[in-house]
Amino acid sequence: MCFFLLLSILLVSSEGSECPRAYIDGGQGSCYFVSHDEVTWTEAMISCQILEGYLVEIETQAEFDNIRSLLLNRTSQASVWVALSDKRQDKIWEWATSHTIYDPQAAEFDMWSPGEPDHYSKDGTEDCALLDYFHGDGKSHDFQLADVQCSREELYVCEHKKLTQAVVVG
Ligand SMILES: [Ca+2]
Ligand SMILES: [Ca+2]
Repeated sequence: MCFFLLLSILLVSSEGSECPRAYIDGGQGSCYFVSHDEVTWTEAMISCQILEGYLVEIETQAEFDNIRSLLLNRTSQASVWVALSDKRQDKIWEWATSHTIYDPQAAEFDMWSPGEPDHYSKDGTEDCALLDYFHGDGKSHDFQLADVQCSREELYVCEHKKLTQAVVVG
């Protein structure tokens, strides 16, 4: 009982909030945390677990739109890791925590930047995906998906389902 009381106090940022401390309300049942540190994809997975969430999984066009506008409204912008990877099976893109496959045709929404995923690399494959804030050569990705090498160090977004009122009451 004491443990659950303590957990409630740690998780709830203020009375009535449905998001844990450090997370912001993303609408539609989810809270998000955008990191300040740049880490590898695997380190991002671990960091989100430490924050009691998981590396963000984007399930719908609405969630994709929400996250993109959240990122575009930040004052400084850079690419962010999401939980999508084809490490387990080449060219089969899977959300790492739920193990759901992302296929743009089946999902009926396409998050990939034009030309991605291209698996481009001199010495290996690109097995991890990020929302790419690329502006160069007259091109802009504005937080559409690109596959890159998992060893790159980037910001990341954690997701946490909104807390229930029962937890808030504690
Ligand atoms: Ca999600
Ligand atoms: Ca790529």
